[in-house]
Amino acid sequence: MSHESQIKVNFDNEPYRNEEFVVNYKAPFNAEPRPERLVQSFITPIEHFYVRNHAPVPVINPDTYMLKIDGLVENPVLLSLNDIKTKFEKITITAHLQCAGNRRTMMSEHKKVKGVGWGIASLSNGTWSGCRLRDVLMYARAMPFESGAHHACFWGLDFGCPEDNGKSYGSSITMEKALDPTGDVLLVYEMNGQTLPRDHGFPLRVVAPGIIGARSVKWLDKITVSSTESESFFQRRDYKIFHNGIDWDNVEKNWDNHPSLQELSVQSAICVPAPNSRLFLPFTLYGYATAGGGRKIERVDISLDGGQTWDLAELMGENKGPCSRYWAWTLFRYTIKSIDSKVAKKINIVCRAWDSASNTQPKFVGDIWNLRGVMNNCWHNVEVTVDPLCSKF
Ligand SMILES: Nc1nc2c(c(=O)[nH]1)N[C@H]1C(S)=C(S)[C@@H](COP(=O)(O)O)O[C@H]1N2
Ligand SMILES: [Mo]
Repeated sequence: MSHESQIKVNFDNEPYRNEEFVVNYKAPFNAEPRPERLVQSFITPIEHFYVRNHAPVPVINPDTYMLKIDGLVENPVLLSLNDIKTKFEKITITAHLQCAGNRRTMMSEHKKVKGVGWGIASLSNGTWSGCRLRDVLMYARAMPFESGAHHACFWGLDFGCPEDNGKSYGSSITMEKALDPTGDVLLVYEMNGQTLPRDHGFPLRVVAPGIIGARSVKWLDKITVSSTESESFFQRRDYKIFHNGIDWDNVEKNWDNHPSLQELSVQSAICVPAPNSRLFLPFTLYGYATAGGGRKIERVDISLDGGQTWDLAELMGENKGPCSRYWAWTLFRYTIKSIDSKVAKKINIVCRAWDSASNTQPKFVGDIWNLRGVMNNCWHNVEVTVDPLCSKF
């Protein structure tokens, strides 16, 4: 019997979910929207926002809820939800969250990887309101960096994670990110202007923009300031990227010498049309592009011939965060007006994005293949048939 089946977990109190979701795993619940939903609006509506849970959704009474802050702080505190809402300035940011496992299925098709299979839609864009983690850490009088306060470790209240012997989910970020006045790490109680929904961490979650979704801990129980990063399985034994020589027979000795993933890289994908569609011209395709670390998406290139020649996609704007930080995604579109064929023709449409540090996406999935199937950001392509005889004009 695997260790996973020995953990007793109860999924009787799960919230209602949109039936349209593509469910990649039922319990714990893991689901992504249909890709075309992502490009219908700049802000992803809550009912379509991807959900990535590692355990049952905890039932939390907001009236008795208390956030604990301890570790390398001079003033360990307990804060009620009301304290969080009234003692600290309310901030709203627009940011996308993206799972490091986004596009894992494609990586697994190249060579099998382990992990929940995700298509191209394990990311979403939302608005988040709450207080700054920085303000709370300063209230607790976090010790200076020189005295070893290097990591802000978060624990959730979602006990029952099978990978970690039934412990709750945990993760950490650096104190540098946590305390950065321009880092915008928030303790969030509202999403898209509504009370934070249960699936997304009610009553309080971390949103650490610009870094992998795994660090934005939901149902936040405790923040520990520490000299070492989180002891959690999800910090030490998961969410790391290896070269392709590391496999299950030699991974154990390699976990500790590889860094935990933090900042996202540059990513893009075409959401419309779906693969194998038949297109009527003119046809406008739509997709998303994202960058890590608050960098800006400068450009998205589109190729209609599998990546030999390129043209510019039109960026649909609205991607600016406060100051010059770009936490949100950038949606893009491109209109195919004609093709050089009088008969129906199969074409391979490719996209790739560039960020403000001139990072772009690798061409081949094989070049970035890794055991856990994380950070797949290779060129995205869709093969479709264009039929000039079915033109609208
Ligand atoms: N407590 C807790 N926090 C968590 C998780 C979890 O399972 N439990 N999943 C993480 C992962 S891997 C991701 S990608 C994001 C997903 O956030 P969402 O479900 O709100 O989209 O939450 C992160 N925070
Ligand atoms: Mo994730």
